[in-house]
Amino acid sequence: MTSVYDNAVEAANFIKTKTSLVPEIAVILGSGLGGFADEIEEKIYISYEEIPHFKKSTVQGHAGKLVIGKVGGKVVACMQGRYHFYEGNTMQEVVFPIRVFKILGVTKMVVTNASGGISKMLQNGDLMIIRDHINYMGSNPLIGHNDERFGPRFPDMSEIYNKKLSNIVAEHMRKLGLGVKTGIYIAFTGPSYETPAEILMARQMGADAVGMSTVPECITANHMGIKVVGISCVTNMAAGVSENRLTHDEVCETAGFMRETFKKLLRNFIPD
Ligand code: 6GU
Repeated sequence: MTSVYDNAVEAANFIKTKTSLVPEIAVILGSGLGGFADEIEEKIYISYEEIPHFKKSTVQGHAGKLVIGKVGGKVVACMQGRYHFYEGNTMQEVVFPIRVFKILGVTKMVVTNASGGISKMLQNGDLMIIRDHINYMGSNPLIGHNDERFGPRFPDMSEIYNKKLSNIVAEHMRKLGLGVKTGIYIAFTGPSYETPAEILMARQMGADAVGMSTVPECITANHMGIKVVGISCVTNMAAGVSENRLTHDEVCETAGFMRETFKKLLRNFIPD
């Protein structure tokens, strides 16, 4: 039987036949934030379905492509669209690309998402640097056989979101005239949005923003020693925080407004 490690090596070898660039930084683009790929120079696109052991991505607003190229001299591997747990993917399938990035030589990861604001300190259109997370998905991507070539059985998670990298992002946000907010991201499985009672619970647990992604990828990156920085785009307020009903269209619309700001931020800080 082949292992996840062997599969990841096979996927990495396939990617290496498509480009001689060796990525140092992985970037995961969330709902509606895929436009950043336009900023990448000397880029090549690889559809997920071409890559061995990658699954097809289905959700609206996600192109399902790996984009490899340069941003200010740094080689990046950018996921335009990610795998969600709510699509019926297993946790292992959700995080498989992160395993492949490690094999390719990635040492840092920028993860982005669209989220609902829980904290009263947040509003629509804010960017929140993820300081820490709460895994409320009822599962963990590291469940099952542990391959020591990736990392230890019981990895420490006391600083998933690298402080130094987060400070660099904060500096760039200030330079662009954006308010700097940091907070705790909580992940529910989705696909239903939360009830007002669930959001109240999440607030009492210390969460500032809520979403359906990011946590599995960041646990896995940390397992392998990849340094992570997380940026959450608050596209709407969570249930009960505002009177408005939640729609995926609103999420995509707000993310669309933030497209240019977001692109500029990533373009500025990645070379740093
Ligand atoms: Cl309110 N909840 C979840 N789980 N994900 C979201 C969201 C809310 N808003 C954007 N993404």
